[in-house]
Amino acid sequence: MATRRDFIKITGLGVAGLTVGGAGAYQMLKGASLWDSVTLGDAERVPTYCEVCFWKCAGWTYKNKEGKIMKVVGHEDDPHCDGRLCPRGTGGIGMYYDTDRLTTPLIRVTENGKQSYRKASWDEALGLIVENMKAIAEKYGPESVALFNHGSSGDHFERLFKAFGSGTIAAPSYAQCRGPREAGFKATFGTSIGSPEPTDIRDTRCLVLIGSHIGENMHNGQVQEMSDAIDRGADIITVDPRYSTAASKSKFWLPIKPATDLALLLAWIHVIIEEGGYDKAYVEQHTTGFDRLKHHVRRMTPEWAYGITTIDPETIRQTARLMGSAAPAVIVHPGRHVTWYGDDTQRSRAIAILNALLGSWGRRGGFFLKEKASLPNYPYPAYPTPKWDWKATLRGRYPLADEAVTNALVDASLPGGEGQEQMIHGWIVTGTNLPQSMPEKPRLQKAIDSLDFIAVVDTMPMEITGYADVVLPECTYFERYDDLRAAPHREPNIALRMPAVAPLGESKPAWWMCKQLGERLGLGAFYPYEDYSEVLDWQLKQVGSSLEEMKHLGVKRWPRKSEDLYFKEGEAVTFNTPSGKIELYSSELESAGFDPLPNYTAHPEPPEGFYRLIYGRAPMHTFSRTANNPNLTDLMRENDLWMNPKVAQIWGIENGQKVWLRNQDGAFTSFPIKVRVTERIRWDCVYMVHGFGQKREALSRAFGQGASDSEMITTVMIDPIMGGQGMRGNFVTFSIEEPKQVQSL
Ligand SMILES: Nc1nc2c(c(=O)[nH]1)N[C@H]1C(S)=C(S)[C@@H](COP(=O)(O)OP(=O)(O)OC[C@H]3O[C@@H](n4cnc5c(=O)[nH]c(N)nc54)[C@H](O)[C@@H]3O)O[C@H]1N2
Ligand SMILES: Nc1nc2c(c(=O)[nH]1)N[C@H]1C(S)=C(S)[C@@H](COP(=O)(O)OP(=O)(O)OC[C@H]3O[C@@H](n4cnc5c(=O)[nH]c(N)nc54)[C@H](O)[C@@H]3O)O[C@H]1N2
Ligand code: SF4
Ligand SMILES: [Mo]
Repeated sequence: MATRRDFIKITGLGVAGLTVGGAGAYQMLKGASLWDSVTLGDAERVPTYCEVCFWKCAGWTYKNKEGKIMKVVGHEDDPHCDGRLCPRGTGGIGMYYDTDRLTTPLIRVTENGKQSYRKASWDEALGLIVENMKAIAEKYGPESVALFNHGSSGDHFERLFKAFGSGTIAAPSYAQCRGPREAGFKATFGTSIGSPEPTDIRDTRCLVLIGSHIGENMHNGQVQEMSDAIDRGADIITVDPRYSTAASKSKFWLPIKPATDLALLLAWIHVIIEEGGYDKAYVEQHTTGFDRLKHHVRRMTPEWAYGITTIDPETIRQTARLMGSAAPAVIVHPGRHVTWYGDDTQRSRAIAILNALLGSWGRRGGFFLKEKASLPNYPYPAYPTPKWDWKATLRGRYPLADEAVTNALVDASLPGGEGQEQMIHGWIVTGTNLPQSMPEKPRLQKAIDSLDFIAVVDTMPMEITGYADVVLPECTYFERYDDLRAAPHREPNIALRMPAVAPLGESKPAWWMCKQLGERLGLGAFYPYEDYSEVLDWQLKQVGSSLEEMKHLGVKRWPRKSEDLYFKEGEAVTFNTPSGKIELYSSELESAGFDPLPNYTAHPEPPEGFYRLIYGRAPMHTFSRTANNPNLTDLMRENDLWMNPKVAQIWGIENGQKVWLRNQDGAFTSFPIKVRVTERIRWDCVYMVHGFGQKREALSRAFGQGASDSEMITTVMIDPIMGGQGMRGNFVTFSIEEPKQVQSL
């Protein structure tokens, strides 16, 4: 079906119009390893923090005498990275040298009925965005322009939106990622987890990973602490239908039947309570609802859970005892990407309850009490109060959503959705590749087609840019200032990102785009500076530092101001819950009409001949954002499909053979995927790494490499508590022949 906004593949223009740097730049990058043997005395280094994922490790960008970027290394004093970047961070310079980068603004044009993009000047592109923002604001109010963001550029656009009068702002890192655990932990401890997670892995004696594959999930500080903990004799328990890297380092690997984790968690709670393995003094002093919890789980025995999870009762008992004996230096990890089956807040609640019983919250080797450097805000004028914001898009749903729900913004962009009027009429999207990160692509497509206007800000011609009316090219993190990183950790700390080189081509930093847009929108009072470095210098001076000092330091740490890193023995603690206690029985969930204690519910099973599609990370890639990175594609070019030998035998599929996937709704993958026949996965599911199967031809290395899990996620299970989109209820089967009718978008 022809849609109003054709997805533009940028072919001709992709090659001729978007190429920068040329082969020379890439060749130089390839030679970067030679640099390792050269003394760094000659080199200049400038501080940065990494944008390849959201762990934001601080580092140093090294330049040679000609001023070319040669390498980036971890900052020795940074608690996020402890002096070492992960493979993605090290390869991050590939983002700068990628010859497929966007380097000029683009505007969608229709000629002879065919849509394409043409190069535009900044003046024209910004003018068109301002014209559309004003038109929508006049007709419907500024609230009807929504921002989808992720990463550092999003902070600049968020301030622009607030100045403009819109609080309709959302990121996929909530409803497609960590939202349920934030809601589950908040309902229990009164505090959400946040990023980086305050897990005291360094000092733990037992780490329990439930569908969290640290090691492939390369969140740097956690991976390093986990490996140190293993060296010191800590035990790892990994619950995963797949033998992950973490599983290979574990004392126990529990190859659980997917979608049944809540039963295992409840059985663990049962054993820990019945056998008295919980921390009695802690539970007595800090929690409420213990008796009700005890009563609730009395029949949830390991034998009961065995029938659901396929994990044998003795293993459930042994692992529960192992946790109990390590307590309180035990972490039942909250995970991060936890939008799986639609009852994810309840699963996260069970994880939180287990930690509470083991007394790990606020204890050494459990969860530490984090602290963040407080940086005063630059003295902007007061923001206007919007008439409505993202909360209105929930339309009475998802009462425990603490952050904006991307899918609710998509709903509110549809005409007449659920008998409601269309609330949102324009989008600006920055730093998020929505067609890959949001499931239910046809719905997304429909919402985009219903908009008056959509602008996309990106560094690369990623899939989302093909839906834009205007594309703005951002320069990479090596070429710009952004906000100071001030994330909570064991000690308050900040990190500076500054440009190592000038932006390539006509690309620009987000702060510059926002200042330009702001001034054209009549919001010049919010932009009283010429360069963003002035804002940073002002902020730094308020805390006794300066931009000059930070250019030399890169990272600055302060001693903690507040209480100890852990609770003191017997210390009275007030938790930010309705009762002031850790709520094993959640009064907040009860008053919102949800189960105050978690229950196991069965989820749909694969139909005959289908297998549950599960997905995850590879250490050398971040989602789709690195799929075209020349350094990282050298390490891994495409994903593969993990398949149990029994399944391969039934289908007569050989190791290395390519297959197309079809899901329960009849959608096919656009490209085939190579099968990896392995005992390391259960027979009832197949696994692939997210972020591959790119459809933009302008991505010369990534185009058509591997398959996209997102194309197979057409059914979602929505968490009624916070709106998260559970994505693991999709089932696939295999097609050896290329499908004639490709139904994917
Ligand atoms: N099917 C499926 N969906 C998922 C997941 C999954 O595993 N499978 N994971 C979920 C999770 S955990 C998350 S957090 C989300 C992540 O979702 P996204 O944040 O959408 O993920 P990325 O693929 O990193 O998209 C980032 C986009 O930002 C662009 N970009 C990179 N650097 C810059 C920059 O400096 N400036 C600008 N303006 N743009 C930049 C990239 O080119 C890319 O287009 O996806 C979720 N969705
Ligand atoms: N290298 C790299 N690291 C990253 C990222 C990246 O893109 N690349 N992204 C970062 C981001 S934003 C996030 S949110 C995190 C996500 O990382 P995590 O939160 O660690 O994990 P997921 O990607 O959700 O989980 C994938 C694991 O869950 C298992 N699994 C699937 N279904 C089930 C099930 O029903 N039960 C159980 N117990 N396990 C199951 C899979 O086999 C796989 O091992 O990674 C972060 N780190
Ligand atoms: S974990 Fe790796 S990719 Fe993420 S910020 Fe750190 S170095 Fe960069
Ligand atoms: Mo995430």
